[in-house]
Amino acid sequence: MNGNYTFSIIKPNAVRTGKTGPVLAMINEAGFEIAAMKMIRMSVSQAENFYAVHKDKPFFSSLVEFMSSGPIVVMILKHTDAVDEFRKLIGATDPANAEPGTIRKLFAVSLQMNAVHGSDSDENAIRECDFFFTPEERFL
Ligand code: 3AN
Repeated sequence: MNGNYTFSIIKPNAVRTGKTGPVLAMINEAGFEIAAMKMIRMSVSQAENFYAVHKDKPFFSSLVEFMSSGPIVVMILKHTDAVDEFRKLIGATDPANAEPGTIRKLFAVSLQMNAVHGSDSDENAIRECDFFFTPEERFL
């Protein structure tokens, strides 16, 4: 699935405030196909594993608490050059630096509650898709 797929999460703050539909509409309008999708709630230990790369960062425990605080929508998205194209659509990690019209500029409320996640490399996209989806749940 190299190159044409990325992994995304609509984060708890965005789901809680009714932004799932508007975010999905932007994803569709930008030409991404949804190849897998489900709504789940991460346990604390799942969130710790998912964000293990950040375990030494000062924001780790609050990130884990936030990401396990309520339902999220996880997705595999298909597009040419998917990782880079999706990072462009979502905008910078810090919404203060995100370009106008990006998902984070429109829907993020802070650096931590930045509405969506998008994989930052093909390698991480594969790891993240495998973290959440069985082969039977994928419609690649
Ligand atoms: P991105 O999601 O844009 O790849 P990462 O991987 O650097 O960003 O960070 C993962 C998540 O950790 C971000 N989406 C954000 O929710 C949170 N985060 C990153 N940096 C900070 C920070 N300085 N303070 C609080 N939360 C942060």
